[in-house]
Amino acid sequence: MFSMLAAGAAGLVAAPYVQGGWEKILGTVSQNDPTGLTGLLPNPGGFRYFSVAGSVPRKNDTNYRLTVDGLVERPATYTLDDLRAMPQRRVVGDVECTDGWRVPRTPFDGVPLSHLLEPAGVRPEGKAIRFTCFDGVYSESLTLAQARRPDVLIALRMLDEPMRHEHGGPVRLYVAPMYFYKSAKWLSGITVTDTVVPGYWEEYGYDVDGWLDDADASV
Ligand SMILES: Nc1nc2c(c(=O)[nH]1)N[C@H]1C(S)=C(S)[C@@H](COP(=O)(O)O)O[C@H]1N2
Ligand SMILES: [Mo]
Repeated sequence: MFSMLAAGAAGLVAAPYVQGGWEKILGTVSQNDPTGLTGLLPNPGGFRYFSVAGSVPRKNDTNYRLTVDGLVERPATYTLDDLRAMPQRRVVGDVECTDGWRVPRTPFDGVPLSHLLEPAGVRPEGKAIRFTCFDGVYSESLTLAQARRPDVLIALRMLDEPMRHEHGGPVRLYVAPMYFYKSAKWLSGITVTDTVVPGYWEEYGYDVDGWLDDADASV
């Protein structure tokens, strides 16, 4: 069943390995968002949990690292404590992905991405950001101008609790004004590039500029 879902969802990937816990639950339910291979987990908040990887390692205070590199003067590596020690911002937005599922007014807290780009010193030829993930599969992109928006967060908290593994914890991207596929989970790399490198789903036709029609996030 799971392989059929995967093929139906995207027509391009082999059946992911399904392991225990929530991933096993997800393997038993249907889904219809073409940007996710895993589907609807019945839960009161209305959230769905997506991963294009069959299993994702867990990262914690000791082994989580976020690197900033590429076309910067000062590449850097951040631990969770480093990120927690930086000024935090709260962004509340409507979470929405491409099949219309939507969770309104969802709070995220974290470090504005711009606050990591500033100290790194983006070189003049740096025009875009490529985001990579410790699931080893997913990627995303933003232009430098988009990345510097105040409503783009390196999010450490969601729904007023530490970012859960299922939601991409300990650290995910949150791009409030765009469809949720732009918000890369399990974030591990921020690389400044000279051109936009289309992300995982964008290789299969999703808009690189995934603006929500009704973006109304408040910072
Ligand atoms: N690493 C990673 N990030 C990802 C995805 C993914 O499969 N892997 N799916 C994207 C899509 S299509 C959506 S809708 C959201 C889902 O986030 P959630 O699982 O917290 O609801 O994560 C986005 N970020
Ligand atoms: Mo999605």
